[in-house]
Amino acid sequence: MPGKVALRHDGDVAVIAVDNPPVNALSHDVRTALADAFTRARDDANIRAIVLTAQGRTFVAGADITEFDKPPMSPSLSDVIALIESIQKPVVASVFGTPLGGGLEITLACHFRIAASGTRLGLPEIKLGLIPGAGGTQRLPRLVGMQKAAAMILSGDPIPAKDALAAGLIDEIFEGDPAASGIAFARKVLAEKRPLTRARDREDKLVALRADPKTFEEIVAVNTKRSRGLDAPAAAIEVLRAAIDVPFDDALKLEREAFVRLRAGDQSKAQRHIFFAEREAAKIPGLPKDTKPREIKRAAVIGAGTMGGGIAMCFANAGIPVTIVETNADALKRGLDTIEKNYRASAARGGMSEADVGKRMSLFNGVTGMDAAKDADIVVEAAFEEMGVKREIFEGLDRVMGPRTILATNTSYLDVNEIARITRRPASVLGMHFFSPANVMRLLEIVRGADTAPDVLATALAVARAIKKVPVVVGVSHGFVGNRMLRIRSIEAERLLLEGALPQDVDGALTEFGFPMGPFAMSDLAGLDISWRMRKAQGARAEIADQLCEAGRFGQKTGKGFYLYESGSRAPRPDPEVESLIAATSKRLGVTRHPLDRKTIVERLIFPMINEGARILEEGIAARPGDIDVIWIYGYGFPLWRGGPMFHADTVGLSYIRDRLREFAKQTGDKRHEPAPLLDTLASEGRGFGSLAKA
Ligand code: T1G
Repeated sequence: MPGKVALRHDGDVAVIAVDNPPVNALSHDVRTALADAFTRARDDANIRAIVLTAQGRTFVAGADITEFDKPPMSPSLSDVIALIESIQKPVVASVFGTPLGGGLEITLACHFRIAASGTRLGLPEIKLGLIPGAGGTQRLPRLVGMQKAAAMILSGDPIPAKDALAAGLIDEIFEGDPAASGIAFARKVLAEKRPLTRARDREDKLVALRADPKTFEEIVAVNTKRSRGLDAPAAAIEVLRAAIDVPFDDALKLEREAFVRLRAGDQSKAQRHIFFAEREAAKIPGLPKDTKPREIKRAAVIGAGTMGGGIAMCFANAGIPVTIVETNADALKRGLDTIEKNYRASAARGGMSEADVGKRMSLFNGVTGMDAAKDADIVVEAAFEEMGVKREIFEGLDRVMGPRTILATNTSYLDVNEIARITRRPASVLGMHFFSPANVMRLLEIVRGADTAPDVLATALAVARAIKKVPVVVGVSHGFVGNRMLRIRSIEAERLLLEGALPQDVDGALTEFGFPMGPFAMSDLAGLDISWRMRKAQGARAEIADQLCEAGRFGQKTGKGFYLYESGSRAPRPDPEVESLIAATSKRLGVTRHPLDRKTIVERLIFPMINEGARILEEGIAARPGDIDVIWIYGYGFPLWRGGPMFHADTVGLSYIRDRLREFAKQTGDKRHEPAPLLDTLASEGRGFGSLAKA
């Protein structure tokens, strides 16, 4: 086999090992080599059993996603699976690492499956806007029952080996070498003359469902709470339902049809785009791949407020001891109590044990002076968003910390270069912009200063991976990438209020588009006073928001903002007082209010953001359109199945967006709506952002 699959004999047992780094994806040449190897082993009279395993760091992690946009090439994975299922000799899959998607499906064609402890097995296709396309929806329910199968397929989350054993997905957990363990298990099967039952012939776990169809509906309802707007979950449900009462081979056809339809659809293309964009974002143009990151054994966080506490939790959650520095004992205690409360809440939800809470809290060292943090390898400053405060802190850090300590600021819009030049070590300074709540939101904007050294950047990327964040490197610009585009959307949202929309119209349009929350409900949640303070510092004005703040309406924290909130409830309720305030403001400003339909509202909010994204690319503040998409998916809840603002722009078509921007510029008189040169050029060439060469 051409280096992709190895076939060897251990006495009368054949061992077939996939060898296709980095994750043993089932590319066309792997499938071809597998078909050849299984045919040989099947036809070899001296071979009494077959073991399927792999080389490298994981068993097969799925079909090769890079092949999905190309014409399918035979043998398909289903062909290989059918071949394996036709073999009368015992076939044992011996897995390890992350057997996922097609990698798990191919094992379902084997008679037995054994897994190394620590293996995580799953069918994550739903996360790519797909469903299992090689029999997973039909074989998995037969092995583990519909409840477990539906949960795995509709969540896409893998399960650990011990759960797989309990559910009947695997037959044994082993320690040590997968091939040797597979051979030993095969020999045991031969010696015990175990019956060779194929998953496809198992009906025992489906019988009860046939007798009581209501159960299936209940299972589905539990597993589709967060699938608003998504095509794949609905398709998965239909083919899972077919597993109950449609003949196996006919149900396989239904699965295949649904898979092919989804693979060609916009939603899966968007989700596959994000899968690769997230990984591309971690590859920094000009940063040599072998740049050695500095070792990070200890961290420190300045500030134990909402952001500082959340950031400190990120380090502790990754097992990195963290010193958290506050200015006084009360603030420090409040911060540490909040952290402990978060962990206790997680324990109450079963996310961790009570003992874990104690262990986790032992990683925090709370102090009220910087000196106690001096042995930290990295410090993240999360103090008040005011340059004077940053100056004082960074002067102190520069004095106290070791010469190679990395100093990061969590500022969300201040000039990182200015902060770096406060110190004598600008090469070791950069921005690490977390998103609130910092211990939950996965996005981390890493702000590369003009002087940031390559190894410091590489260290920040390594830290991001260690604390399970999705890093995107951005340049220095007001609001970097995410907040810079968010500001454009906020300005436009205010305009729409003055022109004729109400908060619930704007929020309704964006939630229908797929955001979890609209801009006004989000402002009420975050607190209107935060951006009010920023606008005042910049001499900017937002007519409606400023009046609300002047009236002390800061949002949920004051029980009213753009909306009203019943005490104890976070549900936004339209407030007639706000509606009158908006109408009066339109009148005072001489704006004649007119109705705005949802399509217009969405285009007025999203297209200017896309235009700003084009400027960000022109200025080099983001390296790739995909970086901007990753930021908006992981930092702001842009609907994953639309692929982010720049991918969405390509789906809509840049010439249409360019024309609409020109209309907006006329309507609002805002020159910023004139199409950015990059957008204009791409549109006139009939191209999309996706055509920009990988940076
Ligand atoms: N196909 C192609 N390339 C893949 C790949 C895949 N399935 N999985 C990973 N890569 C690349 C990835 O782009 C990166 O490339 C490198 O491998 C290392 O990945 C028929 C249709 C396995 C948990 O969805 O979840 O099977 O950047 O950085 O952090 O029903 O990769 O180095 O050039 O993520 O150690 C189902 C997707 C496919 C699994 C490892 N399978 N992969 O994580 O490494 S659809 C999946 C992952 C399917 C069947 C259906 C993770 C991982 P580069 P990495 P990692």
